[in-house]
Amino acid sequence: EPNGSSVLDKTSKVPAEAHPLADKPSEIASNIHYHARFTPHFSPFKFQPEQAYYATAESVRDRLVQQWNETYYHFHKMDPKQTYYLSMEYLQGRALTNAIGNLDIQDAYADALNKLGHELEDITEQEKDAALGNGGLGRLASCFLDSMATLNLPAWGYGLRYRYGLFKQKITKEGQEETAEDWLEKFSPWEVVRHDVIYPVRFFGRVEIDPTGSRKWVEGEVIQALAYDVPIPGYKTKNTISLRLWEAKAVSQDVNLFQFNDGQYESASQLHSKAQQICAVLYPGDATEDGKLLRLKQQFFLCSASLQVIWSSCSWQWSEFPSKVAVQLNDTHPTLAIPELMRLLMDEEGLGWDEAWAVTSSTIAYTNHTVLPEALEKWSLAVMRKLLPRHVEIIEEIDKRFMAIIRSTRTDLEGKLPSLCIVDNSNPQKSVVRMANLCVVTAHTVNGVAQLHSDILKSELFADYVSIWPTKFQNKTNGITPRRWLRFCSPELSSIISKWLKTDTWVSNLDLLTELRQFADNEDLQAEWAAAKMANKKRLAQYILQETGLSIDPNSLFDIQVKRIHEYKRQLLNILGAIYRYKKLKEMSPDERAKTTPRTIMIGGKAFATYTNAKRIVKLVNDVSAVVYTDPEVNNYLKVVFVPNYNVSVAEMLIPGSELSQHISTAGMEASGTSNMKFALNGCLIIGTLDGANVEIREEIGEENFFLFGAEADEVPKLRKDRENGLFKPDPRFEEAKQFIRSGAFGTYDYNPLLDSLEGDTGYGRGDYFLVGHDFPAYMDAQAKVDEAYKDQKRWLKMSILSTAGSGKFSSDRTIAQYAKEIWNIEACPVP
Ligand code: B1H
Repeated sequence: EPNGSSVLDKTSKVPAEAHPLADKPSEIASNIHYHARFTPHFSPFKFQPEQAYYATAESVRDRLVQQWNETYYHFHKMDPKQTYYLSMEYLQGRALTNAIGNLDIQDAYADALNKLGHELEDITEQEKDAALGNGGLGRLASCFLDSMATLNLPAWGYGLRYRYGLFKQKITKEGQEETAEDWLEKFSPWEVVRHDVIYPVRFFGRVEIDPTGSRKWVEGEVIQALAYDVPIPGYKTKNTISLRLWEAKAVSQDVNLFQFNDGQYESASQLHSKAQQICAVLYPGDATEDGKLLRLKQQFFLCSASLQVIWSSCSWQWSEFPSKVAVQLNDTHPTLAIPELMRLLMDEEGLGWDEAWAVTSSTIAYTNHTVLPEALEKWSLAVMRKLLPRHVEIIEEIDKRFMAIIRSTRTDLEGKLPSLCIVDNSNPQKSVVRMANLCVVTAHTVNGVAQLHSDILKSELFADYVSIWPTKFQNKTNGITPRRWLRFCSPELSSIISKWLKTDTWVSNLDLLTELRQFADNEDLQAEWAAAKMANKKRLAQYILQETGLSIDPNSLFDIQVKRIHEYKRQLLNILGAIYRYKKLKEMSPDERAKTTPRTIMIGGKAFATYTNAKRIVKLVNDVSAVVYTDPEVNNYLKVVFVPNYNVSVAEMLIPGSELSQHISTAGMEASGTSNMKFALNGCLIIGTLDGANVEIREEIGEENFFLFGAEADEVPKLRKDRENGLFKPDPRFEEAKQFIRSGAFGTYDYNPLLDSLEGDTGYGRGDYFLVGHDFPAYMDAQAKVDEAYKDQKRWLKMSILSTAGSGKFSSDRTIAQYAKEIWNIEACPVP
């Protein structure tokens, strides 16, 4: 049965009966109360915020389940082509506010909770973030699900149910410390286990060839994949789709009772513990061979289970498959879907190579999210052969056939074969599979995530493939959901927008925001806008005080950079700028100081646990923060704050309260960025480089409303060469800032490795690879323009309004509509 869901039983002629749900606050209150009593998770008679949260979530879930069942039934009846979005990451954040908002029952639930003695806001705070991802790539997947549901598209998200998601970041004297974040510590009220949706996934084993020559993968170990579904409601629509997360499980016959009774507990439950490892953590460290193997297991687990669902739901001729199913690979992490689909079609279904290849390549599409060489996945052929012997045969055959075609049809590409091929044998002892190449060779469409990034893919990373398949490559500029990232996180600003546009339909038609442009100079709007911003800044200041003990002034300019800590994102440029500003403020007379624009610089983000230079940056920001904060001469004019444990919920607090945000990566290195879109949408001005989606944001909101600086992508290679050849002349301000750190102004921690990375020779032969030194003077000049602009509040507010007004393009509704039309070829299927 498609997707293993019982409401889809073909013998049942009518949909599951719709049950009337409470609408009045008093009925909702009694429903919440009912859940507290009869779906109990705690001792009776407790109804503190925590208990109230679970009961409220369950009450909301009833509504979601109702819509969900109707959606499944409708899709089943209409049998449209469906999209399966495969991603190793989803950064869902909290679900309660979003669900209540999308269902448009906010007021009724707030009233109901009041009747029970609670405030909705305190209740929603109880929820733990679901952080099954790292950063932008995972959050993008979650924004996409919201848009797929809102656009009534027949689409699904598939991922893994990690027990421990992204770590929790604590700041100690040593800097960042990672602790496990147990999002399932109690339980998640949003997931529904589907005991009937369970598939075997094999690892290791060998390939058996029968007398007819057909091949079969046998033996090895088999782990079960069990589905946990999370409902994804669309905004103001009945459609509710699924995020399906696979959990790894050993079945009971796998436990050797005999051994167990014999006291051999460990070997008796070996498979259990092997199963548990698979979904234990997001991105286990891959420094060791075992770590690498585990990551590969995770990737295959996702691909195999998801492909088996799709395969088992297929009730059509195989040739029709691509007109019924679209599979989108979110980066190369789910690439194994390619050989797994080939295997199912050939070894299980009996199709020939050509037929299977035609189906696979017209079903699968691939999104690239990075051009950083270290992030392009390469798997050891030997490791892969051990874990997935049949898949390696298939990959090698794909490669062989591709090479043969190119050799016979494209003699001009002879010299390019070593870079075009999938299996890199240049070091025969260490052959690797280049996953991006496998994706490009197979997929019918390959897309980048912002125009500049897509152009770079075509002109550099995949240039030789473009000459083979000129029409395969597309751009799909990323987007963000305007529900979570404006409507729900800033209700104050949202109601002002609705008032001036005389409609709230902008929430699902974000292009309407352009209508705000005509009011950008209007003093009444500006006053309302300023008041909403101030309310958000005060709320943020309160949060910072509570989390860090630091008191910040809501009248200062709130300047924020939040994202994963990475050298290419150049948090170091930001903090060096702050250090230089601090030094200048110290040198000023009190009168001079009083004329400056007071600033609060907030930096937040997590460093990968083994990325030492990123951790040093975290430490430096915290050290600078402490020194500046306790300097009575300066601390009325400058504060530096490290915001700990940056995650989706923290972003929902920070972004509405920001006035300036920094998107300052080395040009050509940030594929898109998506927080830049969130900040702009919230009326925050951007200081940034011409990188990723910044380029398009600046085009949309107007160059006069964007603080641009720095080298452009096409200049970067030459600047790096110049740097290596000793042709770089550092600006004295840059030298002064570094020298100030060296002088010990921020303590005795050894910052030399960090500072050395900005100098000529780091031992890697790539001194200041990220061009911090080159861009520093231009950055400081742009910051001076920011200070000037802020002094003229009328001008600033106008720029702020124009930022919001120009953000319509960056709705993920636009992005997903383009994927649906230009890649997936699927259409809306709204529940009537
Ligand atoms: C992005 C990643 C990524 N690109 C490897 N690539 C990972 C690569 O742990 N891993 O193995 C995890 C993540 N993430 C981001 O995708 C880009 O850097 C952003 O610029 C972009 O906005 C985002 C969404 O497209």
